[in-house]
Amino acid sequence: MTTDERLQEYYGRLQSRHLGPLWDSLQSIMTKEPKPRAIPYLWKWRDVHDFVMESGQLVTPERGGERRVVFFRNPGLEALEPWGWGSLTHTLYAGVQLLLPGEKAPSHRHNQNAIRFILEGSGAYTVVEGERVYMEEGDFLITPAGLWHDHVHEGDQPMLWLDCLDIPLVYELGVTFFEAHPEFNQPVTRPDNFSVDRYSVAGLRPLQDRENRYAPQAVFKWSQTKLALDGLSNQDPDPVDGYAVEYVNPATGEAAGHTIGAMMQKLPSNFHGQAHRHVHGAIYHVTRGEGYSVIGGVRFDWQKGDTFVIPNWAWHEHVNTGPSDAYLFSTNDLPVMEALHLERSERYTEGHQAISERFTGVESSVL
Ligand code: GTQ
Repeated sequence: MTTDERLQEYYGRLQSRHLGPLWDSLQSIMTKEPKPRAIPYLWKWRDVHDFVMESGQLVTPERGGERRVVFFRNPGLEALEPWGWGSLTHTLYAGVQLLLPGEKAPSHRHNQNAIRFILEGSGAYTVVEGERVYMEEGDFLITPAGLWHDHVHEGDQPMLWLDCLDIPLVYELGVTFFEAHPEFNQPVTRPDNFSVDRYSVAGLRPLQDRENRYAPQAVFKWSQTKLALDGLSNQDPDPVDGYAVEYVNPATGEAAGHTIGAMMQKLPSNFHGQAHRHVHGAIYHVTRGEGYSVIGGVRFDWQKGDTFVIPNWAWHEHVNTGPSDAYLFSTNDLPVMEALHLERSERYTEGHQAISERFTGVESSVL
């Protein structure tokens, strides 16, 4: 037997005993820098919208299925079973939920955190731990881990919103808990606007929240987000992010979504952001306007309703090509990276990336 044959035979025996050789695998796993399996990708709203509306004719949100949601599948993560089905980044899931007039979605709780960003419609509310929260376009809502939540639609137009949850993270940690409420919808036990009224003035924290700082604000209204962004207009935009605000827990300053970071960016007309990269991954949803983002040298053109993903450590920059402000909503796993002391970031020395390709969806063409 040659040495190589002996080694191959040894590997075979190792494998049969569920053991492995570090020297033969270290370089592919402990890469010099992040090599996420998630890839940059973009979904056009026209496509997603049509699929979601079609689901409205096919299924209802019943107990068991729980929600009518079409979720995004990162092509780089699709092959990983079973989480390929819903991972957009390595830690985050996202999808578009549809609730039709008169419909209800059952109450449940789980140890995943959820955030919602309202896309279309009005007259529907979600109940989170006894608090009814009405949803309107541009609103940002949180459903923290462990709290009962269900949805009810009293309006007369379809309601569409973006969900983002830390499902892949919790699944990979092997710690998923899920429970159905004994009733289809939980009782409403608090006055409407309970949490918003408690935090109606920035900088003033109810004394009782000195001890209890768990996700005290259920909803961030679009009118308030817009006001906060307009309040920044007397300063120059950040060269990378433009004008941007983060959704934070008003009692602690930490991410409102706990493990899920979220922000709203306003890019003035002709804004061309500088490129940078960071360890955390991000999911973007275009709220208003048109432009493009360059991710890893590839140009992704976007307009209202499009969703795209920036994987960990990918260079990226945003450009507004439209005549008015562009608004980009995004979620990220920065809170997870910070908690684990894994976060880093870097500015792109040349400012802007060279564009090698234009993303076209199913196929990409070289420029
Ligand atoms: O609305 O509670 O997209 O539990 C995935 C899981 C939404 C929800 C999702 C959920 C929900």
